Amino acid sequence: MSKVILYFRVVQVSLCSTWRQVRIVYSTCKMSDILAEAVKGAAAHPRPEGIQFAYGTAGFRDKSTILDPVLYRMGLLAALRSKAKKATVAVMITASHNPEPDNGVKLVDPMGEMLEESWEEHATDLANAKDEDIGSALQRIIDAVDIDISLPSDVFVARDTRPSGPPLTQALLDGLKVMGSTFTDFGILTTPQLHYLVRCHNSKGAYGEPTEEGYYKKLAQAFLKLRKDGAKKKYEPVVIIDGANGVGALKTRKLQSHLHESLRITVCNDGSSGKLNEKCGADFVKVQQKPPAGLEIQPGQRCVSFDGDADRVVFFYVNKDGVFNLLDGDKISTLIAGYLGELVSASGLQLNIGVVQTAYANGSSTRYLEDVMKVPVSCAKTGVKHLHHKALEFDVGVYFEANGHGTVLFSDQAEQKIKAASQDDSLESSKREAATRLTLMMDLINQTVGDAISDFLVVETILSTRDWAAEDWNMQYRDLPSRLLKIKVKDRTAVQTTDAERCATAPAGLQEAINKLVAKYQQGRSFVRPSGTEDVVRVFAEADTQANADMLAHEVSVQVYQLAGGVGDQPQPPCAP
Ligand code: 16G
Ligand code: MG
Repeated sequence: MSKVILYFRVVQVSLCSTWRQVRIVYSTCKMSDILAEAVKGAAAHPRPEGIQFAYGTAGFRDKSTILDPVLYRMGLLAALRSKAKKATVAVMITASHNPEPDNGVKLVDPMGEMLEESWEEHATDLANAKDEDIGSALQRIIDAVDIDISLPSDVFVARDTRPSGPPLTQALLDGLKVMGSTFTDFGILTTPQLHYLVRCHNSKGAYGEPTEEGYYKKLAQAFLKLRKDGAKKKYEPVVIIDGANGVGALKTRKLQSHLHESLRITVCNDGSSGKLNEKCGADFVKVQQKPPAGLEIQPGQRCVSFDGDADRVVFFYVNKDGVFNLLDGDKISTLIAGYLGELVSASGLQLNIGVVQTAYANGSSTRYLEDVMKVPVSCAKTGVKHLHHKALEFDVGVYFEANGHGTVLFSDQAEQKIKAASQDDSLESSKREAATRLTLMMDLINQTVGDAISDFLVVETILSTRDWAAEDWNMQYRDLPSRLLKIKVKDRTAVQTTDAERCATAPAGLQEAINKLVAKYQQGRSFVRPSGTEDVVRVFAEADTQANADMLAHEVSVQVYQLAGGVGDQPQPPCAP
């Protein structure tokens, strides 16, 4: 027996002065009508022939000129995701550290997590469905997940500063409107701000006030309370920020007024003249191992680089001999884990702290954490969702990729214990004080996802408390020299890995070849993995000297080229210095 179900459908959404005031006009319609409208709507967002899209580690990412149909379809999908989760979800339009002509889109789950992995396949299917097959592709998802399509849906939307953002947002909204979804378009935000907002909204304000202003207030209040007064000998509250000519620069300016005089920030690469991510930003600084263009730096001056959507941060300084020193995600996680560890033991609470890294983590950082700090370290596959997942295994899980993306997760139980201790009058005051600082650190940390602005404030807090200059922080351990290369091959999936990407299982013989090469070098280590965002295989190597790291990376590249179907010229050995 066939059923005809009537669904509520939003036919008009008008945004008033604040996003809270959304006027919604409902009408009723049938499921088959919605699917038919989704197909009809695709006429304005036709899918080009011959392109395969894939929802990768960070969503879809490509030349912005071909993404319009993907955005339309992600509007459709986000509405379904919202119905499936019975909550508001979010969609971020960004290509992070990629060049300005690129763009991308990713879905964010209700508590600010990355889209559940099982839905990545649905996203890929829908993005690749022919225009006329969109209805059946949607129906497949509805059936597979068993979605009650009569439920309402609601989606938060934001974008970075790319010029392609507004038209792509329009395509996304077209998809949402066809599905009868309500939405809020926040305009330009950092990726972590959107993650924060959707979590605040779905937790009914328990995580914070669900507005951009609320984000600044929450961070600034915690930061100001954590800042210890008193003269500092080494720590100077002066910092230069490289905003990658992107959204991070704009939002740091907004934050500044909330910080009063506690920190003097100069924002460079603020987008007023330079291009997004061009010769600047966290990725440039990390990969090139040099300062970005557009900064005038005095010796020892603490500098910070954000990436294009401000979810990554690295610090750096140039010493008095003109030598560039990078303080990357590994140094940040070591600093944070060390400080939180001290607070936990000072509070007397029984909480286990762990650090999650990827295979890219500098070997010195792993040894320092395990041997000196006695902190357990887990290794996860590249990609934030993998690290995030592993970090949930600890009461306090600190996770960072070497590239500067990371945060700290406090389990619900840890959060409760910490809050209770901070209010427990029967505790010694030193214990209560440590617990209070931990509660403030929890407020300062954006637990939803790595957040350049929040992480930057966390680092400043710890450096100030310890009265450390950047050089003191850097001295915790010495990085081993490393080299990252990329090799073009016919099909990058020919390279397969296991053990959190540390061991290649295909093509046959590759891992054995790597093992032999690594054995030739003091403190040698190397691994290969197919990139999730580019059509290349990445090769990482580290060794006792830069020349050795370079040579090991080269020799492994040659093996990848020969065994995994390299294209173009065979990799050439590094030039002698
Ligand atoms: C994406 C990931 C980042 C990872 C990078 C690796 C997210 C939000 N971002 O940018 O974490 O380090 O991909 O790129 O997960 P690759 O696979 O090309 O090396
Ligand atoms: Mg980013």
